[in-house]
Amino acid sequence: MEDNKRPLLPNINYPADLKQYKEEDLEQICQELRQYIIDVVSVNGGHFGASLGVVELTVALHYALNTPYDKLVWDVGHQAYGHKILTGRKSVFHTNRLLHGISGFPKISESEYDTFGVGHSSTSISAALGMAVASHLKGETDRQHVAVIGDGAMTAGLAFEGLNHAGIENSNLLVILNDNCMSIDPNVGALKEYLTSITTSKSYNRFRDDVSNALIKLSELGPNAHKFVKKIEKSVKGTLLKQSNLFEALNFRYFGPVDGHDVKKLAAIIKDLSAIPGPKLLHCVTVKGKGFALAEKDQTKWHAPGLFDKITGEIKKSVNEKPQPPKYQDVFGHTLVELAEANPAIVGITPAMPSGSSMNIMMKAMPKRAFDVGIAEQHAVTFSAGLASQGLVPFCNIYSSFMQRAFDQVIHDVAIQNLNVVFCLDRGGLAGADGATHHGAYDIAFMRCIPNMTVSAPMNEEELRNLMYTAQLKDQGPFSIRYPRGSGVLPDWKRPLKELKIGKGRKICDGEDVALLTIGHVGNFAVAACKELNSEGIHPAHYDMRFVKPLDEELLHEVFKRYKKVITVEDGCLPGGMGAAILEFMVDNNYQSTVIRLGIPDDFIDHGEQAELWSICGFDTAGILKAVKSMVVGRTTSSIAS
Ligand SMILES: Cc1ncc(C[n+]2csc(CCOP(=O)(O)OP(=O)(O)O)c2C)c(N)n1
Repeated sequence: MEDNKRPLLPNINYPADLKQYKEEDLEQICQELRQYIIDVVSVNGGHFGASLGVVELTVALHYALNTPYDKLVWDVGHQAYGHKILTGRKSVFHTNRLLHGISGFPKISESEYDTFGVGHSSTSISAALGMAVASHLKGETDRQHVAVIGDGAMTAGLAFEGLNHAGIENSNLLVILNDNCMSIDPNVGALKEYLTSITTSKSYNRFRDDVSNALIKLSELGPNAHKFVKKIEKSVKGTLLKQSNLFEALNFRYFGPVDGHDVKKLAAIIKDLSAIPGPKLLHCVTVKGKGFALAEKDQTKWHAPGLFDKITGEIKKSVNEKPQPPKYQDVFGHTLVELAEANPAIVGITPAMPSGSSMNIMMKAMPKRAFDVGIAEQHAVTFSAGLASQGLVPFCNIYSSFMQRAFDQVIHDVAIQNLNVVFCLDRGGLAGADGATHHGAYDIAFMRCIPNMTVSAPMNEEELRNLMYTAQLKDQGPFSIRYPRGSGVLPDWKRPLKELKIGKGRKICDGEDVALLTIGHVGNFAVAACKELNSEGIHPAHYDMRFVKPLDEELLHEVFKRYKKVITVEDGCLPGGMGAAILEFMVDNNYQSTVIRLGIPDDFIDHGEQAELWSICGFDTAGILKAVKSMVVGRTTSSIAS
């Protein structure tokens, strides 16, 4: 932007304001919007590269469409920061992802412009199609429905299910494929190669120009315009395009590839496409991180870089004098390689999360034995089942919340056949700023109801290593190991591996009156609570259950015989969770203790720092202290957030 140009973004709060400007102003608006995102995300954190990559697309969409009457659906939604800023949330954008602030993803309850709540990928085509069919049934034939989906999200089965259905519905649906060749890590698979081939093909590029020229002329052509464009398309395809087009084969009309950073042209094309009925796909080529050199260069690192200096690009890291405990995900990554070196049957599988899960450590060390299968959790699980059926030991690492997608595959393909697939569920428990869509709240509950499944959670890095070691020892059947986002507690984590007895917990300390039964990392909160309580003369017993299934019945008999007051603590949903399992045990065995269950209540927990959310749900150290004290003095307390 030239210095003497008057800034425009301060006057734009809603799409109606944007529409006041001329097409010639759109580039300047894009530059200012991009800078606004950089300014706020650099000091506030959040997703970065994806929103920068769709600045022009965002401006063009709100300029050309009549939102919110027209329905705009973002896939995943991590790229929707520009959309939020242009739709009434500029002044609160600095609260993005903070406790009580706006959500980092589109959310129906937040704005009428957020047509569909997202966070998990590949839902946009189905959702927008549903809206388009609803409009059709309601006779609202002038309404546009647009799904914006990345090439990464397009790899999921759900996206294809949507395309497959849309191809036979004559509804007003425009799918915009935002192709930047990236998922979080580089995108993978044959579809990606196909998209690259049509992006670089000369004939397609010529086709693109012919079609966009035809479209630009469309408005001048009067009532026969659609027929004319269709004719041009056909002849261009017939003569220049010898190869078939995947989307055309699915009854979509394919347009592109177009430059996703040419805002004026994009706005014109979107306007023109609105006049064409039926399912259409516009293939936009963009650069993830566009406009911030470092983000363009290292797109994985800048997917969600944390805080950074917006001038130098230096990513801020806390400096510690003492060695710090590692992240659980890194303990997983290094331990997997260590195990795989000793056991040639081990293979690694990740659905599109090599960096997020640290599976990239194995992918680098043993590229032939570690697979990124794309955003395809269901496939990841059934693929693992196939590998296991042939005697291999797959370590299938999926974030707890994304595993929700593959519930049937876990039961039907793995558990019924009792196959030895090791599920390593990262981000188990409250995940933090990503919010309700990303909290790993349900895995304990949904894994423990499956026959044959071992359900475990380590309290620290050493236990994670030992559980992983145990899970691959001999034919153990399906085995779930869940651990949270973030760091453990042991700076010296690399301890010798040893077998754990399946279904055996451990006593951390004996006590009086009250017993604390914990599962996983929250056991450390209980240790801290006990320390404080001990100094006040209160001595709860503490047991680390390690396994939710099978439960350590011997341990539980000891607990219920000795303690009339029991507190269960888990970073998971209370309905169906570990506490519920212990209540079942208590009733089945005719014990009558008073039990308080601490965990995630039967509610969706919004975004915030992990520690803030643990506190809200009442199972952090302070929450445990409060629960113990309420039991010791005989008062009752709510087991869930107040
Ligand atoms: C079901 C599911 N699995 C994994 C993820 C994690 N995830 C968030 S964004 C992303 C990459 C999406 O790539 P793409 O759709 O191409 O968008 P881009 O970031 O490149 O703009 C992934 C894998 C998710 N959100 N949902």
